[in-house]
Amino acid sequence: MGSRASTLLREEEIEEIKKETGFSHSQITRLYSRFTSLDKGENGTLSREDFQRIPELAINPLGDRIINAFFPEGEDQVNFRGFMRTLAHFRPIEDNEKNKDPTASEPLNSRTNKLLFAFQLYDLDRDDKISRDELLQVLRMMVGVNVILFQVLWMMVGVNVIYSRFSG
Ligand SMILES: [Ca+2]
Repeated sequence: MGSRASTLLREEEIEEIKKETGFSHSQITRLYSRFTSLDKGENGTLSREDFQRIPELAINPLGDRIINAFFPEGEDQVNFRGFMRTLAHFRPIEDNEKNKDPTASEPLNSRTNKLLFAFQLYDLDRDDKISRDELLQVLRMMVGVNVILFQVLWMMVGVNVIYSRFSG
């Protein structure tokens, strides 16, 4: 399957994806072989079911939301270009963001685009607003899993407050 992956992705496609997403050549070829190994239908696109086989997404309370973000509205397949565009939002922000070429288009991993991406995870009905219910839904999902973590953090905040009372 590895050789199939490298023969199907043309050099000029890699160059275009590199420009569009900021991923390096080796990251792109590696992600391409991951993409083809998830592509059970072997038709060059992934379905929601293909994504659900990724264990990290299967156990993530926001997994379905993240998977949805890969699919343009009304579509149930995503090709490699679209897959990479969505993944690019997860790349770390580059430190030289401020002295970049002002004529270049905003990179997918800019702060603004990351924020927009996160916003869309909450905005289920895609009306460009986060309703009270949409916010509550996400909070409930996250608190369900992280309730112990929240308690530990809360305790640490308390300890810090007490500590600064007595030491300051
Ligand atoms: Ca909404």
